[in-house]
Amino acid sequence: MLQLVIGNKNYSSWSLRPWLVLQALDIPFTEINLSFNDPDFKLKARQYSPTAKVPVLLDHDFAVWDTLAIVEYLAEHFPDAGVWPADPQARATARSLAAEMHSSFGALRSAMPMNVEASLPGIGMSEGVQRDIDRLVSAWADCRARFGDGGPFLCGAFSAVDAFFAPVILRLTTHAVALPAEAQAYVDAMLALPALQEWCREARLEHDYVECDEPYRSAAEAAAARTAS
Ligand SMILES: N[C@@H](CCC(=O)N[C@@H](CS)C(=O)NCC(=O)O)C(=O)O
Repeated sequence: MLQLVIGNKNYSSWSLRPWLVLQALDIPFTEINLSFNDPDFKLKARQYSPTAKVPVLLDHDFAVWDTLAIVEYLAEHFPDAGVWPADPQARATARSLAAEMHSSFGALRSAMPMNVEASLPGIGMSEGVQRDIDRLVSAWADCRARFGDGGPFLCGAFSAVDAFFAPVILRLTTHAVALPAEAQAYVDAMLALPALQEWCREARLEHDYVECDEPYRSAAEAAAARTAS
């Protein structure tokens, strides 16, 4: 049985991506949960990955780290699961978008970190963030127009490309960002996905977030604030 090593569900945007692929596509796996609040996080993570980061996929004693590599490993080992779209052009576009999400959108990511528990409407917006959001909206619209027939997701049926955008969808939701109707419909379809709902329910159960005026507090800062109060 595969094992996925992940961080706090409230905060770990990277962990969410392969977890969602596994969960939504019914690929059997178990979780190993590490907490960023744990002072030994690095030590524990290094037992599984040379980067000492999460996520890590364990296939018995074989480790695959970094979300893109994990998702490709799943696509190779579960060819009928629908990890990527079947159509070659849809698949190449899905991979382009996943790679773009993996490497870009820096302004949005730093101003609106993933924080499922929080509600931060209006916080974090800037010109750079708006530019990232405009690119997201146009990328989604283009992909849906070309490959979206047959379902509400970017290439119709749910696939890995949607998992790559899941964290940004949660960021936009936490920050209550207004979107054009078509983009909002895609966000709504993602939020209705049972696997993503399960992640969010479990993230809220972690009770990691401390309300504050700042857009984001790291789990470690939140833990320190809890101890102090
Ligand atoms: N490029 C890596 C990024 C992994 C990453 O940065 N993970 C974060 C958690 S979301 C982490 O483990 N941070 C802990 C640390 O840097 O100490 C991937 O795609 O998996």
